[in-house]
Amino acid sequence: MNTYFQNRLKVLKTSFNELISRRNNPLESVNGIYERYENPVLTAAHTPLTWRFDFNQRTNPYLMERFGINAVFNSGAIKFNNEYVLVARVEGMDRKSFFAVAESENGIDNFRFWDYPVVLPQTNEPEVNVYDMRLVQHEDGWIYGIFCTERRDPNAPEGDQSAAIAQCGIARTKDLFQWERLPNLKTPSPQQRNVVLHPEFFNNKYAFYTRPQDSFTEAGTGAGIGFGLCDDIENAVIKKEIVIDKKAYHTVYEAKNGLGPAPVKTEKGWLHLAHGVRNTAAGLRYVLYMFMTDLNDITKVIHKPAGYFMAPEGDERTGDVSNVLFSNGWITDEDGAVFIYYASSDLRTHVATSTIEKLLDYVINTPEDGLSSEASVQTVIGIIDKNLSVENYNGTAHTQLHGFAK
Ligand code: M1P
Repeated sequence: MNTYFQNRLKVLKTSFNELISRRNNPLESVNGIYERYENPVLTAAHTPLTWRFDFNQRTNPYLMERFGINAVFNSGAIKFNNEYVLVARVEGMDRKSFFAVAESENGIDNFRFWDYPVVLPQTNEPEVNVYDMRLVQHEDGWIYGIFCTERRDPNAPEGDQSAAIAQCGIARTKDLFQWERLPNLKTPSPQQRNVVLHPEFFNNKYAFYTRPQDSFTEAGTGAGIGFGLCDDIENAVIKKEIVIDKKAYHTVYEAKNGLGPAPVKTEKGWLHLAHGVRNTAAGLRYVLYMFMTDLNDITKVIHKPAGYFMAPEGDERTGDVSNVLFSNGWITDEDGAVFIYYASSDLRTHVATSTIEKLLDYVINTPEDGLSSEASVQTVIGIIDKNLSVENYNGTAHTQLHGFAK
C-alpha cells in the first residue's frame, strides 16, 4: 500500500468515526417549548465512506471520492425495534435523491446508516427523483412510506428542462428493509407534494392529508393542507379533496403550506406539525408551525397558535435553499418525550426535543393569529394586563401609572 493512500485512509476513517460518535448536547431553551441541539444529527459527511469511496488502491490510487453526497435532509422518522430510526432523503452530487435508513439508540446522536440505501421498486411509470418520505405505522399493520415522486413534464417543450410533475408515491414494509411499491395516489389535483397518511382508519377508509398543487412549484388555487379518503390502499384514489388548513394573507403560510409528519394522537386531539411558506425579497422562507385537530372529526382544526413554532436560526439559515426549515419526521416515546427531526436549508437534519405535555400546552394556550397588527397589540396587552395584576413576574403586584408599570 502506498503511503499517500494509507495516510488518506487513516485520516478519512478517523474523522468519520469521530463525527458519527460525537455527543450531541442540548442548548438552553429560550421559549420553553423545545430544546435544540448543538450539532445536526445527519449530514452528507455521516453517509458511510463505503458509499463514497473506492477503497481498492489499484483502481483508486488517489483514494478519490467516486460518488459524492450533497445533502442529508427531510427525514421520515419511526421508533422501530426500540431504536430511533430515520429514513433520510440523501441527495447525491448528481442532484438525485434516494432514501437511506439511519438509526440511533438515543435519538439525538450516534446515528449510523445501514450498509445499503433503500432499494425502492418502481411503478410502471418510472420516476426520476424521489424525496421526503413520511413514515406511518398504520393500524392495518403495515409501515407506510409516503413520498414525493417526480418526473419531467412530458408536455414541456424540449427547451424547458425544468418543468416537472410531482405526485405521491406509496410503498410499504414490515422491516424497513424490503419495500413493496403500490401505485401512486390519484387525486383530483394536477400535482401533489407533502402527502401524509393518517395512522388510523377514518370512517373505515384510509385517510390522506394532501397538498394540492396547480403546478410543480405553485400550490395555486387549491392551496392549503388538503384531506381525502380512499377505500383501497393498493389502488389509492381520492375522489374528493377538501382543504382543512388554508393559506392566509400576511401569515407565515401565506404562499403555501404542507403537513409534516403524520399527526400524533393525544387525549386532547391530534397534534400536527406543518411547514408554512411566505415570500420575501430574499426568496421563500419556510418555517414550522403546529395545530390540533379534533379527535373525532379529524378534518376540524380546533387549536392553532399564531405564527411559527420553529424558524431557521444561526447556521440553519444557510444552505442549498437558504431560510428553510422543513420537517417530515417525529417520534413520540411512551413516556411522552417527543423527538422532532427537522432539516435546515435543504442540507442537514437536526433534532429538537420536547414532550407531549409541553406541546399540548403550547398548542392550546398560545393565542391564535388575530390576522392584523391591531389584533396582535390587543393580544400583547391581554398578556401584560394579566402579568401586572399577579405576583408572578417579580414577586409584587404592579399598578399602572402613566403608561409604566410601577
Ligand atoms: O426547498 C424547500 C422545500 O421545497 C419543497 O416543499 P414545498 O412543496 O412545500 O414547497 C420540497 O421540495 C421540499 O423537499 C423542500 O425542502
